[in-house]
Amino acid sequence: APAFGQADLSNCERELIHLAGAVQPHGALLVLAGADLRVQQLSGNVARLLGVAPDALLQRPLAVLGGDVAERVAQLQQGADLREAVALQCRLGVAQRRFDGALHRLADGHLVLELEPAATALDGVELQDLAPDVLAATLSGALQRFGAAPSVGVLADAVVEVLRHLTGYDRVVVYKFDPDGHGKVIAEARHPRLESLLGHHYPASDIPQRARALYLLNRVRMLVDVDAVQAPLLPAHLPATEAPLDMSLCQLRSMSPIHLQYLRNMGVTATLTASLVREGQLWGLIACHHYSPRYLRCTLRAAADLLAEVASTRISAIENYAHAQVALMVRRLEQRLVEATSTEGDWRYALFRNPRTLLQPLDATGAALFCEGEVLTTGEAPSTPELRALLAWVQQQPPRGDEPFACASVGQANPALASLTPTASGVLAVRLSTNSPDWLIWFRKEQLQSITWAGDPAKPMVANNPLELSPRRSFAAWSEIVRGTAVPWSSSEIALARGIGVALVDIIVQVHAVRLLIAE
Ligand code: BLA
Repeated sequence: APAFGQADLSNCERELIHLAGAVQPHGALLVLAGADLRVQQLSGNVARLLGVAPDALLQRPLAVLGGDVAERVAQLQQGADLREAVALQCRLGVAQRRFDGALHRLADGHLVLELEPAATALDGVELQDLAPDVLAATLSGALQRFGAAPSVGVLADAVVEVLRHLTGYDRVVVYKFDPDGHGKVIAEARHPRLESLLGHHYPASDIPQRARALYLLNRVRMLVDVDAVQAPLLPAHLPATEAPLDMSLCQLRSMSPIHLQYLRNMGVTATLTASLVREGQLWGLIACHHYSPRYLRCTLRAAADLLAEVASTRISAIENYAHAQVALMVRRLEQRLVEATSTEGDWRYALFRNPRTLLQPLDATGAALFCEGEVLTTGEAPSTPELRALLAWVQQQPPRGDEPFACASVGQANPALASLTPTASGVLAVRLSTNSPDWLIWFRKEQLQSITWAGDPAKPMVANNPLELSPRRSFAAWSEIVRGTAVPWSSSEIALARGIGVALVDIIVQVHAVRLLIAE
């Protein structure tokens, strides 16, 4: 993998971003070891921020900083395992200057202490702070609003409004990942003079896997100034391990130069990003952008962290509830079909009479039923000859027990079916009989047919030059990647299709049994 800072667009996916070897200059970092908290490694800005030169600190006990910092660290060390960063407040030097800090322990035992001056304003940096009573009122209002949100859409709108109020950034968006890792802006609050990014899509490659894994561990990241000169760690390697410092949990970690260039190209100067996590997976991000340097006090960062956590929990609850509703829907559908069979004699028409019942739970744009030699369709569907060709192809696919057949890019999997792309890039097919070619197939149209464009999608993109990185390029790159594909079927949608299939097979068997009885 390319060393930190050495990646280009061909290999940035594997850049070792946790080995940044430098911090952002608004804070200082110290690596400590041993009973007297001896300084093993530090950031080069300690003289400016802590008032002690690097040489006067390296290999000396933390207590040389004066104040109560060593005492505070020693206390925290006893009380907590520190596998996650813990906040602390302390005073330093003869002047007893106040600092906000964070402390965590690495697997090899080293302690990492990060310190930010609590009182001083930074030169040329906007500083967001709220009075404690305003903060408390904002938080309790937000918790109520999040808890009452009935859908992910309503929740995401509340999240961006509250976070913009809390943090004061020019733009706040909620960015949601699809099963392939591509992202979409689903909610936005912004300064009125900014152009909207709502509805825009970006390819998975904009956020490398390694960064996604890191964002599960480190849930809130702040970039104060994209152009600030970074403070390197001294010495570059830890003496005890002769290895670079693992900065995964460091709040002050310098960000990847590739990502910084991306932000500069967008005109963004400062960011705050919080992870939205569902069942151990990165579900999305809350991303805040500012167009000049911006610093958020650690209490406000903690508040943003808390709100992201609450929003994550609420997302799980909403999505789990939706899944439970879907199971209920299958049961109701089954009931309705049984009734329709006894009153109208044919379940098939009952199934297709109300397209919403069949399409909505699977977020499908069309469906077709092949049964006893007939074809019924609903929603947007390919022509009958196309459907027959599709069925022939689906039947050639190797059977997977009773798992439905799911494909998000039929035209790519079988170029002979390319004409289906606009209406049926995606198919999800369940077999209804083992001895006759009876199938129910759902369709999804190509996702490019229903999106918002940023810039001209047909304009060619210059490849492999970080200076060209931008959301518009990303958006175009995303469109190229997903051309000819539908939004992929999720595992819960596939499970739901299977459930509907099982219910239909039951009904078909019952109908046959009744017919046999009548015939006797
Ligand atoms: C990180 N890229 C990111 C992050 C976002 C984006 C949100 C996370 C930053 C954080 O959590 O602090 C992408 N940001 C966007 C997008 C928008 C936005 C799409 O505002 C749209 C509005 N980036 C690329 C390419 C590469 C790349 C091609 O576009 C290389 C393959 C790399 N992105 C990259 C890296 C990081 C990143 C290395 C990690 C940054 C870090 O945490 O150090």
